[in-house]
Amino acid sequence: MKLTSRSVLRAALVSTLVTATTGAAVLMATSANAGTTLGASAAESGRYFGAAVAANKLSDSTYVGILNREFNSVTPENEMKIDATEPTQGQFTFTNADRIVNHARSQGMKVRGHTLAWHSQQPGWMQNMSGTALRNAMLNHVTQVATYYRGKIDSWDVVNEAFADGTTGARRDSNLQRTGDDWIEAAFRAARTADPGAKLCYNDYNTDDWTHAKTQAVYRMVQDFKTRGVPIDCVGLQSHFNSQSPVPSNYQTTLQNFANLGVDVQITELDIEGSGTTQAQNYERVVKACLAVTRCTGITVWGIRDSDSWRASGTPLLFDGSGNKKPAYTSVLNALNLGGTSTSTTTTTTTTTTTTTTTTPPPGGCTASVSLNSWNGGFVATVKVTAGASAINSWTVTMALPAGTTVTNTWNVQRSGNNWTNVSYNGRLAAGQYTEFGFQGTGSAAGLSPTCAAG
Ligand code: 9MR
Repeated sequence: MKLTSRSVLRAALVSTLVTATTGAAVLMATSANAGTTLGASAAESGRYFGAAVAANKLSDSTYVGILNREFNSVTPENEMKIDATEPTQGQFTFTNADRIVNHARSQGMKVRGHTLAWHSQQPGWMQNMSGTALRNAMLNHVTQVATYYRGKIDSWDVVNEAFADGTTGARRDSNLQRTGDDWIEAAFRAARTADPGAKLCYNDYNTDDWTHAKTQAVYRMVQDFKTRGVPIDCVGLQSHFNSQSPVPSNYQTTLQNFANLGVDVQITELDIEGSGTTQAQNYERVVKACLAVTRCTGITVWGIRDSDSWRASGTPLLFDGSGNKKPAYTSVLNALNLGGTSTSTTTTTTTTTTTTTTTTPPPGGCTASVSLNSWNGGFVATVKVTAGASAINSWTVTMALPAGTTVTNTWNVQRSGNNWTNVSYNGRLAAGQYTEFGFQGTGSAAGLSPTCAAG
């Protein structure tokens, strides 16, 4: 992710303003820095703004024109699904997925891989399998596809839609589920081995309302994976909204609570049925919720024009059928630029989060700040390491824990006593770029005061 010096300046201004908030000052600080496209504006805060893309539309010049102008991430809408990539067992076809990946890479866009293991869109041969044979076929599929795309995928939806709707919080029944509850973690382990550099996500729908049983069930699975060291880096909230399934008032709480487990959160398939001001306000609420959560790292809309949508009649996207920007587009862009009129309701998290803000990083150095989610007897700490005005190759954060505190689990870091050092994949940071590591513990982590040294 390339951050401009303008972004660093904006980050500094925004973090200063968080402590001395005046609405007028926020507008003054940001209006001069407003980006003019979704991708550029999202990048100002280190995020991506992506779209689901169909390979057969890459010859449509209006479509590609909008894609290249506005978006800096893509998700193949259908081309990486199991039926597309392994139509016959053991014979892999990447032609259409490659068209999207090659296009994205030629434009400097990220690619979200979607999806390696799913109960739906299985090829006929897989639908007819069960037991050990199916488990092995699924693991082979994960391994082959993730290996083929190793190094080219920012985030993989390793497992998609594995929980049931309704009030039970149970797993969805499927041939994969019937191979045993551990099929999800087995898929994640295979994906990590095949492509250690990709972020590995669990992706689902109807997981936006914090109070829903399905949301709680996914939360408990991710918490369990983090506790046991199952490799998971992110949770994808598909976020398909309409009047039956509106943007919940506690949406930001849901994003924050997942993030507090030590995973990134990504809004992966956003679309909101409707039109005009109401639709624009709903989009604004979603974008503002993401921007308010440090670990909400990007937003993908599920298509470009309304006519490209899987539910085109609901006109759920940011561009109309002719490719014109809709009011929802403008509200998203304004929200990304932290400008415009706020129509969102502020939501509060159900957990306690305190953040220590930092000063502007010095040239060549780095700074660190901690945000803490504590409960009686335990905590999850997330440490943000930000490079100064020059790139750095490595970092070490020095931070003493209070006496009596025990760390039970760490991620994205190597710890030696009070020294917390980068791992292989997160030491190099461009000027102004940040990375995060975390740890879970028992006792208290109040009053941490990290310092950062760069190499
Ligand atoms: O948008 C996709 C549509 O073109 C396909 O026909 C459909 C088939 O399952 O999948 C749609 O995408 C889905 C995504 O893969 C998973 N979450 C729900 C999406 C909308 O149905």
